[in-house]
Amino acid sequence: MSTYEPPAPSDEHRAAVELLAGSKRVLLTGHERPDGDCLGSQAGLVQILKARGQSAFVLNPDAPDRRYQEILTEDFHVDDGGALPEHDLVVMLDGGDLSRTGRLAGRLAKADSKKLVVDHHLHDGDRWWDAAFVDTSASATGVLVRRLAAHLGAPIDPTAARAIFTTLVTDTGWFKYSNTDAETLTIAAELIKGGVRPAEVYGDLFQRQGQDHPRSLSGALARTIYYADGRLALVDLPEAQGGGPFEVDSDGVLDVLRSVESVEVALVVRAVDGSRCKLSARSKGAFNVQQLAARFGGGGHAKAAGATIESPIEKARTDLVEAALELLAATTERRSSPRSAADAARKS
Ligand SMILES: [Mn+2]
Repeated sequence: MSTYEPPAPSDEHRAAVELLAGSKRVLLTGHERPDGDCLGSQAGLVQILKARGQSAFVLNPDAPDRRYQEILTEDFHVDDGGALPEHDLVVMLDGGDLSRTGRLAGRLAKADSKKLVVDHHLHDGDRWWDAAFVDTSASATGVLVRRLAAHLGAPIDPTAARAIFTTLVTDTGWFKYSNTDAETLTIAAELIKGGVRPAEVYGDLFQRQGQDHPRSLSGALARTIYYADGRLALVDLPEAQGGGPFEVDSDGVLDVLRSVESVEVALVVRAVDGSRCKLSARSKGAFNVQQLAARFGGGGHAKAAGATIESPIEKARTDLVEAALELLAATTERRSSPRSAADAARKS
């Protein structure tokens, strides 16, 4: 028995549901280096489609991390550069920019099939799809998959339940970010009632680090630099000894940076090689990291965003700090100051 009621679908959403419902062979894809929201949304939707007698095949540009193995069924495949399987509909989940499917993008664009995007990111690029089930207010793409199941009248089996729970905890930082809303928690409660065990999911997702984790984390954290009176914290990670990226759980680094009271925006920039690096950016307050990432050709959300920067790490760091300080100054001008009022009250 479900207590979850999805919000009423818009006309655009209704058209998306119809397209999905009427497609026999569905090819699901997502972004490079798929995370828990991307994979969980795919796993949830696969189970929902199969329960309806539709065939579903997941094809991702990159292999999933082993922490997700509990939700990965035999329907998951990693692109080997070959021909796409026969399909009527492509569904891209947790991203609406086709280029984020990496080397799959060319073949997907050429495929003679309908295209559907299920996503919660802002899109400003081409409308390459036939229909979109997009809501930027949804905490996770998995929320949209749960809505789709409701609109299709499809059941949520144990694999789909665990998969959708994985999307929620991935994108809300285990229900602590500002995107955590009543819909998210209503769905989570329903999934737990249905048998999902939160502690087990937590263990699989977050307690399987290798023994080198504490040392790599502390090595990265030791590189913390503050700017603007500690409102901006940055960790830059040059290539590891012997070349290649410094291996560290950047979410773990960002969590610690954000735990510092003065920090409003936390950045980790990591060299991929001598001429390219990856940015992960997080905000605790009014600072919009999506705007920062967009300046470097990336994207994401207001509170969590990323980019691949085509320059050596020294230049990337300089450019990032300059851009972040400029945006930080603009953010300060825009916001009122409830915090300083609270500080004043506390001191008196
Ligand atoms: Mn997401």
